Amino acid sequence: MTSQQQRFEASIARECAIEPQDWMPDDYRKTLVRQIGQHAHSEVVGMLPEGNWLTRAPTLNRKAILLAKVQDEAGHGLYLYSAAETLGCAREDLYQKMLEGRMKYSSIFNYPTLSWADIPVIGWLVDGAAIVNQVALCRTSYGPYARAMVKICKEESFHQRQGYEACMALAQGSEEQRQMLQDAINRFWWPSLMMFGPNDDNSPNSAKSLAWKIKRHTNDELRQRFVDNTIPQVEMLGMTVPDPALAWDEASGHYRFGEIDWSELNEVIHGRGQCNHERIDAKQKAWERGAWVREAALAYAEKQQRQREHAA
Ligand code: FAQ
Repeated sequence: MTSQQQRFEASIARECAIEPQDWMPDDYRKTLVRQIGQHAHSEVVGMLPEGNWLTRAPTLNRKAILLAKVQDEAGHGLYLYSAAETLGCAREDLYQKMLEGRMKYSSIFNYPTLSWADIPVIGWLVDGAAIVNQVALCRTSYGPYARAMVKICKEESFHQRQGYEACMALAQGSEEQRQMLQDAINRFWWPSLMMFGPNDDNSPNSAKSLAWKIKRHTNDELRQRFVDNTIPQVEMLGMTVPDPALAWDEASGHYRFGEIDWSELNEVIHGRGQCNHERIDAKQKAWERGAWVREAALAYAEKQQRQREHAA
């Protein structure tokens, strides 16, 4: 082992954050670019399913909250692309890879939002699952990623609470509203569990990521934590989850739950989910239609630079 490698391993062992100027193994850098990049893409693609209901929110108040939430997700994408840039990759390159299907984003955003109840349920379950994963990432070993996560978690926590509050309003509403809520839970329950990734036995990246403290817990540990947190909330709403195998296990102090349909996750991850084409198409169009904004911003920056040079 070289002295650089020794210093890197010692920093990881002592829980000292790795910073952009520090030496790091190529694989550590690659793993971070992959994970942070996918995470950033998830935030910006994740704006689409909720954006679908912006013009149809049931009240002005719900619309204002949803608008703020969707804008927050764009901000999270920007923090994460910035964190990825500290590793030496341009955000344009990462973004193009996503548009070309060469980089992934979270499977959850390839499901359609069919009724208003999907919006509260996304806030509650999807942001709820995201927080469980992201709270752990506040202690990830790469400094810029960990710091971005602290701010993101605060906002996601608000998202989760507003989602649950809106679910509660539906749960206390008419029979039709209660049915709409139950239907949304039925459709989003399993995809939310899939957000945590494959089972530990089938997670090729976990061993290295855990050793380098990029990940602090395994996919199954975090999934279990999410189920344990969420089932009492489901009961409080007077709703159910679509899992006949769900049961409280007194001995372990955890809920047991049924087997996830891994073939579905695999299909969605590999571009064959219900909305994969629609999502990429929307992002491609937005990229093309936004060209004039990027050109104008660059022209303005160049003009300012010339003025500064002239003044000097
Ligand atoms: N979807 O070996 P592992 C949000 C891929 S943020 C798609 O276990 P790893 C906020 C995985 O990339 C949601 N792909 O991988 C919001 C790998 O492929 P690769 C996003 C998945 O990295 C709310 C392969 O499978 N959060 O929702 C998925 O160790 C509302 C093998 O898997 C993050 O990205 C999946 N579900 O663990 C926004 C958190 N699962 O790259 C808007 C950060 C696995 O080798 C609205 N990421 N894959 O080709 C992570 O914690 C990890 O990357 C995992 C996967 C846990 C997702």
